[in-house]
Amino acid sequence: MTAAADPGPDPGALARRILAGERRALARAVTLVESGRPDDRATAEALLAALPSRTGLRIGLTGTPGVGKSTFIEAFGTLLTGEGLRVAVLAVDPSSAVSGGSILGDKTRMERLARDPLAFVRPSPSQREPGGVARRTREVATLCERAGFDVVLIETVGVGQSELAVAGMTDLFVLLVAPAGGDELQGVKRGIMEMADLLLVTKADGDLKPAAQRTLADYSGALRLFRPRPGDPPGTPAARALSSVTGEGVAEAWAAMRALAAARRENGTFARRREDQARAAFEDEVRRTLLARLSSDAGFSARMSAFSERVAAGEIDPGAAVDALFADGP
Ligand SMILES: Nc1nc2c(ncn2[C@@H]2O[C@H](COP(=O)(O)OP(=O)(O)OP(=O)(O)O)[C@@H](O)[C@H]2O)c(=O)[nH]1
Ligand SMILES: [Mg+2]
Repeated sequence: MTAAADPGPDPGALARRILAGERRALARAVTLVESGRPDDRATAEALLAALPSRTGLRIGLTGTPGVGKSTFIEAFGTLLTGEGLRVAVLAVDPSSAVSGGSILGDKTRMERLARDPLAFVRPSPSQREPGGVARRTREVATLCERAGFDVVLIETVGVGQSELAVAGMTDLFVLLVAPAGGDELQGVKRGIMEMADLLLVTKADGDLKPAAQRTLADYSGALRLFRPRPGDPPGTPAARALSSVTGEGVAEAWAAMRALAAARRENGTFARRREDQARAAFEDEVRRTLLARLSSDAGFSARMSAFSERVAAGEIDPGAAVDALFADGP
């Protein structure tokens, strides 16, 4: 099993094993897709092309640490597999570079789901570069869809960049918030609320239930000030309360997600969002590749550093420096 001795899998054979439902084959494929090695990239691309094109429903989930994301995914995912749906759980987790993949420890909170034959729970990728993680997660989501998963849940901890990335690769974006003591909106950024298709107040059980109901009322009020996205039914984005412990409200949350996805499929915005996302992903990759190619050119790198110093010293304006840098072509 040493990397050097491994000739690499045959993409066609791996695709057949994945379609036969072999989990180990899927796990291996995810590792390939997440790999940055050029030979792995080539195999991963051939593998994705060897699988039949197929889309599922991608749901992004975000919320601050401790809000109840993992517990919700356990309850929600189990509900879905109970309906016979195949569910994949992925994570874009910028903290994983430090912690080594928090969703791993999380598997304890998703014990049932992790053992469910209809589910596939994948720990966070351990890449350092946030943009790179997002790009790989997008491909892993595609892989899971083509492998036959009906729903792909992509979890992220609420810390800015990663939320944007997850919203940009999912069909529905769900924001989880915890019951608050006061009537303040817990510092959830307006920009994140604007990205949400559904807001879920967690932990609406026991002693926390009254606080959850108040929080629900506060957010419902705040969301009424947002205009629905073009084509979305009135009242979108909606807010609901639920408990992942008692299960109350979980089925209703799923019904709300399904209804919104169905409405968007009906009016064409579902497909259009996917098209826009594919285009944006492609253009993002082009920019990334161009920058990587330019930086690998020693001459260009040296000239860029020299201009960078001159810009810093105030000898030349940034715009003029860029024009001079590219004066002889890219
Ligand atoms: N009472 C109650 N507690 C809950 C509920 N959901 C989660 N919790 C508790 O809240 C704490 C955090 O839950 P997690 O599911 O780990 O939260 P998380 O958002 O995944 O947290 P991070 O992975 O650290 O970002 C745990 O102690 C859970 O038991 C719920 O519906 N009701
Ligand atoms: Mg968690």
